Amino acid sequence: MHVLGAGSMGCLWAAALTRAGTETRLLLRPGSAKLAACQQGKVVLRVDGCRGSKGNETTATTVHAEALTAGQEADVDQVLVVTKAYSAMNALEMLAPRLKREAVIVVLSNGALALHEQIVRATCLSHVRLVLGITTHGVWSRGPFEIVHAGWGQTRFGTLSVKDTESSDWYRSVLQRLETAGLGAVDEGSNIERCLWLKLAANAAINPLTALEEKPNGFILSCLEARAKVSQICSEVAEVAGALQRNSEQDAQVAKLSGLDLEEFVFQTAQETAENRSSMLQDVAAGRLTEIDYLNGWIASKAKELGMGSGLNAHVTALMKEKEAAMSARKA
Ligand code: KPL
Repeated sequence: MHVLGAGSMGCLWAAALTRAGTETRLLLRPGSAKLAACQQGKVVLRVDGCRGSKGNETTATTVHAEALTAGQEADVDQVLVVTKAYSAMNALEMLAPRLKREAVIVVLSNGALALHEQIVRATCLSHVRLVLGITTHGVWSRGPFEIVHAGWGQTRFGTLSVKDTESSDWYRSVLQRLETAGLGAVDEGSNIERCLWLKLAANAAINPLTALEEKPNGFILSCLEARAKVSQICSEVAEVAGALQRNSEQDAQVAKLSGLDLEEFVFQTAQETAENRSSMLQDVAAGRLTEIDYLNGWIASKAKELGMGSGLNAHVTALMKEKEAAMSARKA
């Protein structure tokens, strides 16, 4: 399995898959410092463990690594996408010639619903199969290839295509591989759509609200004003989910999601990850781009397409873009 993205989540998965006996290759940006740090096509990944693995010990795993190049030979069967959402499409377009016919792309990045839409539209990726996933594991990087697995979360996979995909051999085989990695992966089948909307709500609420205030995730539980914003964001997400559902042929799982269902999941996630800094807070603090366009920005653009007018998701997107620009100017 190829792993696209050598950030904290990519390293966690690459190490776990390798330890489980899956032949794994970490794909690294050509010219990057991370690629330069590899020796003879290998790199040592250090993971400080957490509950669910073996105590708090550090594991060191040697993983194969290679440059993400646009080779002509179709040699990639399965790829796990754990890059930042805004890098995923460029990387996948570059990898496209190397993807075998009916190769499987597993998208585990934040903003998987927005990415799914882009992948389905990309003609160079029309020959692939798609599995989508969500994860709430708390991970952060202590340095290149050194990560801290700070909180055990949920990881769920499934497919948005027709039901019989779930019982097909390719789906079973990729799911089995992901399950053996020992990160608590659960097969949700077509129920993944519901999980994806719940996770999108969690990211759309927790990430920008904590990044704007520069506070850990628990902030949204303790601040009354933030709680009211969470409700508003969730009700807009539920409205968009319901409207898209009515326009599509999928079955009725998502239509049943109310703003309150989403809110409950957001607060539960904030509770489970109260001490963590959201990925968006980590990104702005480091002067990096954020995933706002794939989260609140995507919701706002869908709301606009559906004639729903602009709401708090659009406002939060604008505020985050200002913050992103200010922080990156400060770092420059
Ligand atoms: O996915 C996350 C993120 O930070 O991107 C949550 C679940 C909010 C955990 O921090």
